[in-house]
Amino acid sequence: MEITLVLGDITEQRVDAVVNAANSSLLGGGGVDGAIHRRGGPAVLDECRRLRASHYGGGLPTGQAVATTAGELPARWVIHTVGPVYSKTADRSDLLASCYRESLRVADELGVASIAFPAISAGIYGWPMEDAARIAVGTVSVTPALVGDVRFVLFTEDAYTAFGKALASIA
Ligand code: AR6
Repeated sequence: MEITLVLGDITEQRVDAVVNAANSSLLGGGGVDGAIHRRGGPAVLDECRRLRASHYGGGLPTGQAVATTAGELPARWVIHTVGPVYSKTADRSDLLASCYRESLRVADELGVASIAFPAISAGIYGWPMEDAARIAVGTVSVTPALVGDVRFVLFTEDAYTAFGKALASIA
């Protein structure tokens, strides 16, 4: 597995699968979720609605992942995962790690060769970027997976720097 960092917009990545930092409703929101639904178009939301009706009436649980079409995105699939909201008092790192593990598991089921991850939970859900980066890179690098091309697509210089440090620390 090769891990690379990209400074940019995840909705522009030509990869087999783009990971969405969704919420349990699967019905869209702000941040990367909003951008993916805007660019992916109604086909993504339609499939999310169908998944809710068929499997996730109570919402997709935190730490789990599920795939839909990517609609008009330059990708084949969107893998939606629900990160934990950051807590100062409770350690939710395992749930954040689970987002990366479960996304890679779903990617392997789909036969994905390339995947792009955002910094899950590090925006609206409030996770401190350095910690989010350490968990993201640390988890992906030790998860056995068939996918060969893993990209972290970072939207800000701060995120890019934090992920760069995390990657350097495992090299
Ligand atoms: N490409 C790559 N990264 C992005 C993009 C983009 N187009 N847009 C934002 N980011 P967030 P969360 C970065 O808030 O913290 C939504 O409302 C952003 O700068 O998207 O997991 C959902 O519906 C940050 O570093 O996700 C949930 O309710 C990172 O992506 C909630 O937000 C994650 O920020 C999930 O919050």
